[in-house]
Amino acid sequence: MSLIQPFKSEIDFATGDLSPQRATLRRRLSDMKLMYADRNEAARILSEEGDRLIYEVQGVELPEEEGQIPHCTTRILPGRVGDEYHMTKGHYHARREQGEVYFGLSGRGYLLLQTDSGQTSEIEMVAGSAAYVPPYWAHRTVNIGAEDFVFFSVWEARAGHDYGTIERDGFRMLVLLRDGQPTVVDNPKYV
Ligand code: S6P
Ligand code: ZN
Repeated sequence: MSLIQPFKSEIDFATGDLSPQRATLRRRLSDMKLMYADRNEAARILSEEGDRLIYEVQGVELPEEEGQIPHCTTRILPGRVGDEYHMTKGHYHARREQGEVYFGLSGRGYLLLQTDSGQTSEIEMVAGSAAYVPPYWAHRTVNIGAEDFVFFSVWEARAGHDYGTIERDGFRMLVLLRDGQPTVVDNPKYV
């Protein structure tokens, strides 16, 4: 186990920016164009409007060892691809028995969750919401507002990330604009 010196980050709740600056991961539409229900619309945006930023993650890098507790911010920009709101890729933890905590910093979003065995849950999050992602639940976040949706996540370093299952099968629910409202619907293409 590495002996790490104690440290802190200052968080800008509106943007998720960390100070001092930490590693930043940016996901653009081209990184997830096959994940949106309307793939034709994703392709149209890419060719006519360019490769828009969907979300960014800023976090501390820690060794993937027992007892280390990585934490990061995620900022999802407002917008839709067709009727579907901007979202993260979503993942199971590679070690399914590891949970996580999400804390809303600004904006409005949904935390979508599902299990391998077919259970689903959706949690609306605003600034101040502390949501628990229990072990075994895949999780994806969606910006349902007009502003950035920003939240803070804390998990155990050995959890790891399984993106492949969601890339292959999709997520059981979609969040779509219906009658002027963000609405959670079953994904008709879920495998
Ligand atoms: C990590 C945690 C979050 C996400 C981040 C981006 O376990 O759940 O920090 O990594 O919100 O989502 P994704 O699905 O691209 O990792
Ligand atoms: Zn996670």
